[in-house]
Amino acid sequence: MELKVLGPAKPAAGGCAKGSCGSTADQMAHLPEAIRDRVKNHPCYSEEAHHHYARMHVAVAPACNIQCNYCNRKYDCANESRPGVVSELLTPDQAVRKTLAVAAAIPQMSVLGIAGPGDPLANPARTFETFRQLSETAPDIKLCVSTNGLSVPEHVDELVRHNIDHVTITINCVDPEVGARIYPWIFWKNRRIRGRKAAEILIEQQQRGLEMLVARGVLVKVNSVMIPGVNDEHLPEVSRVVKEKGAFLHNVMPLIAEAEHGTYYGVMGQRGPTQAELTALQDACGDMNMMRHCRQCRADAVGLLGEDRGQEFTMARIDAMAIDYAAAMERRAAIHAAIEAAREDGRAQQAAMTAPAAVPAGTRPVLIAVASAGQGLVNQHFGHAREFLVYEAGPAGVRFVGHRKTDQYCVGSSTCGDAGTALERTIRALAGCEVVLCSKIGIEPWGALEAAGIQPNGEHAMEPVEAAAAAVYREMFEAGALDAAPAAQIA
Ligand code: CLF
Ligand code: SF4
Repeated sequence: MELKVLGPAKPAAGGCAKGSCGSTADQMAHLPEAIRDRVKNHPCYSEEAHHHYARMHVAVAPACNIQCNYCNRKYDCANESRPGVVSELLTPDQAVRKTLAVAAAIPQMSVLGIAGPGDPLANPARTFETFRQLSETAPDIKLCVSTNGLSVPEHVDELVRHNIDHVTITINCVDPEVGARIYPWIFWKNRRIRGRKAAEILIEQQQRGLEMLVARGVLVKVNSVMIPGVNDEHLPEVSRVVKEKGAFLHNVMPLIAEAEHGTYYGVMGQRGPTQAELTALQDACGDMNMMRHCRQCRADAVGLLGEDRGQEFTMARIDAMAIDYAAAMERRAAIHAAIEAAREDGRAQQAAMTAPAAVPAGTRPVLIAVASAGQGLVNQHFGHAREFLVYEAGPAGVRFVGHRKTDQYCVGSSTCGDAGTALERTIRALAGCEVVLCSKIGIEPWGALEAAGIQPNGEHAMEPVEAAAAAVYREMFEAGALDAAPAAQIA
């Protein structure tokens, strides 16, 4: 059996069905070329693109028209942001200036999103003024918005007029009984409406908005916050309904609820899901395109997903910058062309590296963690990784299943000094993984990983991640390592 690198792998047991592993290049192969073109450099809509392209958010939208039980209004909109993080509010003019500055300094930045700190469509004047200016001055940047959906129907025309090609609606339920446990109230037609009625109106508006956007050719992603015991069993039904109505992608995100965030759920002790529960739910969402690489960004995030370069772009610094955007646009076009050429090379390299191997169906899959600084390569020192990409390698191929955040424990550039408890936390974050691929690793963490049943591997430095994971899986099979249960489970 040929061991392939692919998106929609069918795992040996349970797991992901066709089309449910994020939108990698292979997964997009069935889409019309025009759609592939619209998502190929969007880091959220294309799993492959997130290795290469960056996004940025501008926090121009302070107000909100609903209340979610996982949100404290002191902080950013938790529909697309990590709770407990506050963004600096910008005027539309400041937001435009910041966008041009970032686009000039980080040419791989391809998308500008508005995702808070409140709801962008509850602040239409500020949101659309930002989009209006940007669509004129920076037509090479994709525009994206994330909303709770209450006001979508009344803004569809304006979204289309400003060329907003990608819209995210957070839909946590299609049943008002479930909704009443998530939303205590909405503000609708100058009145505060509570309970089941509020959820009913919100759901109706979300569904109508979704249909209207799809009818106008806008790509719609649906976000859902997984709240164990509240909507977890209901979300496969949400996935089915939104797919039927034409949503392009479903992003099921874990609830983050801590008492110190002061949210209703946090204070009431509502727990978030475990990684295993989240993966199982994503897999249970049938054949919907599933996003698994979301990093729950902040409303002023800048950089590759998982990276936060916001501090480099404070307004004080931006005001001191001279920006020649026409020149920047030329440079951006050249760099995007180079990225696309490198992606093509990477695909060819992957195909060449995944030579046929006899891994019989039914052989157990393996979770492989990868330290990558971007470009889809194994190119990061173990001690410098703040997060690891996790792939499941099995007889049918390799699929991306998520990421694990960890504390960076190595502060030096050439040594992996004192491992301390930070290394222990890293090892805990990698629980369940049997291999970690990185460009380099020190002797001390090497030993600690081995002792924990995780095999460090620096042999595949600078190789494409999926191809490296496939090669390691094949090596494990050939060495007989897949005949036994994982070492970590034995220990
Ligand atoms: Fe931003 Fe959202 Fe647009 Fe992406 S984020 S508005 S679709 S450009 Fe992306 Fe961040 Fe997840 Fe959002 S990783 S939180 S899904
Ligand atoms: Fe908070 Fe966003 Fe919900 Fe509004 S939509 S209450 S800002 S999480």
